Amino acid sequence: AESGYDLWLRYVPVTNKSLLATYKQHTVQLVFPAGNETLNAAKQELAMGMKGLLGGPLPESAVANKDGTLIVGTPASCREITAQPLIGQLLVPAGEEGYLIRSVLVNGKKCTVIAANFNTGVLYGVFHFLRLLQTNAPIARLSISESPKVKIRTLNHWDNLDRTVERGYAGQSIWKWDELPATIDPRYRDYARANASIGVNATVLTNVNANSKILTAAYLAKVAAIANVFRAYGIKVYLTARFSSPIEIGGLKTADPLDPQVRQWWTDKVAEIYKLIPDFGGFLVKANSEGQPGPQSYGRNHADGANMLAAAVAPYHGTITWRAFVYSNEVPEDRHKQANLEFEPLDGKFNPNVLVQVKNGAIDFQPREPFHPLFGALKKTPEAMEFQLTKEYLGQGTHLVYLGTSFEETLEADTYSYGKNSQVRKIITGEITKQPLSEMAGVSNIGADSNWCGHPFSQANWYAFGRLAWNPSLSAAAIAEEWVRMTFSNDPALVKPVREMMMGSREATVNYMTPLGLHHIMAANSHYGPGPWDNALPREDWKPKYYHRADSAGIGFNRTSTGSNAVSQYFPEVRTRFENVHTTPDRFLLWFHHLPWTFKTRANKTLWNDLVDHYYLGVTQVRDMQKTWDDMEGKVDRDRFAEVKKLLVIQENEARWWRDSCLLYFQTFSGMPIPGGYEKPS
Ligand code: GCW
Repeated sequence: AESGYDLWLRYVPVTNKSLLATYKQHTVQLVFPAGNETLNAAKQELAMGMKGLLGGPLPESAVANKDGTLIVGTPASCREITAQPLIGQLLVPAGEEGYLIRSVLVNGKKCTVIAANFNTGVLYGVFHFLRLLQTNAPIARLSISESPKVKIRTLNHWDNLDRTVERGYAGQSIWKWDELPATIDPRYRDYARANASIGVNATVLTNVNANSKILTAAYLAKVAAIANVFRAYGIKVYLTARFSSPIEIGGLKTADPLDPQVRQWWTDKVAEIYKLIPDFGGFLVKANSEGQPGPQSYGRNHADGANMLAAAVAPYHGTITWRAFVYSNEVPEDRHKQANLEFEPLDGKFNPNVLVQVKNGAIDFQPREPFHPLFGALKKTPEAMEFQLTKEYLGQGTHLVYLGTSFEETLEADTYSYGKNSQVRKIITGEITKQPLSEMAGVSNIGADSNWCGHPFSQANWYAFGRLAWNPSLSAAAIAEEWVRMTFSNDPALVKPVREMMMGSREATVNYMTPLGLHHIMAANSHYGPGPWDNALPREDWKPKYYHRADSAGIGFNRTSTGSNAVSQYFPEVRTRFENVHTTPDRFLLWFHHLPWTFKTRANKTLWNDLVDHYYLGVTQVRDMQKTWDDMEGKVDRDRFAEVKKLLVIQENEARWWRDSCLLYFQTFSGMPIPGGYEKPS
C-alpha cells in the first residue's frame, strides 16, 4: 500500500520505453569515489534511485573509459573531475553549495559529470540528476549550473518537547525526545534526505514559543544526536532560545541583555553547545510577542536582545534570527503597524550576524495578505522571509491548498523600496540590498503521520518551499508540475489536470473563506472553520469584528489615511495605490477600505453581490477539484486516490459551511438578498 512516506522520492520505474533506453545509454557505468559521509550519502541515494528508476545499480569503474559514464564528485574527490580544467573553471561561480551537471567528452568518451566544489553540492547535484529522470526530462545534452540564491534555507518546527506541535496537523512531533540520544529513529535520516533533495540546509527543531529546558545539558545531548544524523546531508541544526532562560535554567535573577552576568551565561551556554555541535547554526527568537519574554521587559529593545545573543554565537559563525512577528499585550489600534513601528527605528543597530525574520504579511498567515510593509523598509538589516507551510488559517489538515502560488505572489510583489522592480524576492536574496546574509524560513507542516504532512497534497507545500528558498524566481506552476510527476506519475493525462487543480486551489480557498481582502474571520483559537460573529475572547482585537468591521453602512478595515493609516508604512507608489479605492486591487479591497454594501466594484456589481459571487465561486471551484480528482481514478494508486477523494468531500462540505455562515452573518448587516439562481444557504 502507498502510504506517502516516500514523499517525492519514490523512484518508481521509468515506464516510457524509449526514454528508458536513452537513460540507460547515459548511465552505463559510474565513476564516483566516495570517502566521506556526505559523498557516501549521495552515492547511496544515487544507487537507490537508479535501482528504482532504471532497474539496477550502475557498475562502478575507476576511469571513464566508456561512452555513457556518469562521473560524480569534487575536484578533490574524483580524478576524472580534477583532470578537466573546463569543469574547474565552470565551478568557480558555483560557490559553496552549487553544482553543475554537464554532458562532456572525457578521455574521448561521451560522459555526464555531476561536479561541485564541495561535498554538499555533489549531494544536491545527485538529487537534481535523479529529479531529471523522475520527471522524464531529457539528459542527453545537459549544461546545468545551479547555486542557491538564499544562504540559509530553513524549516521552523513549532515542535514542543512533549511532542505536541503548535499549529501542527500531521500528528506528533517527529523528534522523539524521550528516547534520544540513545535511540535514533531512522526517520531522521529520511527527513534529512527529503530536505537535501530540495536544498533545505537548516532546521530549527523547537517552537518559537520556546521552552528553556531545550538548553539544558540533557536536551543538548539529544540535539547533538540529531545534528549528527543531519550533518552528512548538509543540514545545520538551530534552536529557539527562550529569552528568560538565564533565570529559568541558569538561576539568575534577571535576563536583562545588558547585565554582565546574563551575557556571561549566554556566552557559556553557547560554548557548551558548540562543544557538542561544532556546526550549530544559531538561535531563532520570538521575543516580546504574544506574552513571550524579551528585552523590552527590562526597558531594552530588540537590538539589545538580538545583539547579546549575536555576540555569543559570533566566534563560531553562528547567526541570530530575530522575529518581527510582534503582537503586544495591549490592544493596538491596528496590529498591522506594530512591526514597522518597533523595527524601523532599530535599522542599523543590529550586529552583522543578525537577521530579522518577517512573516509574508503584516497580520498572520491569512489565506491572502498583501506583502509585509517591513520588506525593504530596513535598509541596513538582512530581512528573512517567514512563510507558513502548515495551513493554520487555510483548512489545516483537511483542505487541499497548494501554497506555491501564495509564496510566488509575495515574492513577486514590488515594494518599490529601491525604486521600481524592488520585488520582495530581491530583498530576501540580497540582490538589491547587497546584504551578505540571507534566509528564507518555512513553518514546518511535518509530523509523525505516515505521510509526514497529513493531507497528501500538503507535501507539495514543503516541496515548493524548498525549491523557492533555493531559487525564489522559480514559478509555482513549474514546481507543481515537478512535484506531481515525482509524487504521482508522468502520465500526461494526470500531470496537467492535477497541476492545474493545484494552481487554482489557493484562490478557491480565498474565495470560500476570505474573498475581496477579508481576513481573520476564522473561529476563535482553533482558527479552523468560519467565525465572523462575536466570540467570548477577552480582547477586542481577538474578535473578528476588529478585522471585518461590518455594520449597516458597509464592511472592511479602513487602513487609509482616514483610518488606521497602515498604508503610510508602504513606499509611496504602493501607498498611493492602496490609499485609493479605485487603484486597490480587488483582492485587497476590504483589507484597506471600509466600503458601502452598494459600492460598485470593478465587476460592475454591488459589493454585496460581488461578495456573494466570490463565496459561491469558491464552492464551485472545490466541486471542480472533485471532478478533476475523480477522473484520476486508476491513474493514481488506490490508497492515495481514496484518501484525497475523501478529503475533498470534507472540503466541499466545509466550503459550503464557510460560504453559508459568512453570507448569512454578513447579510444581517447588509440586509440584501442572495441573488436568484443560487442554491440556498443551509
Ligand atoms: O499565528 C500565531 C499562531 C501562534 C504562533 C504565532 C507566531 C507560535 O496562532 O500559534 O505561535 O502566530 O507566529 O508566533
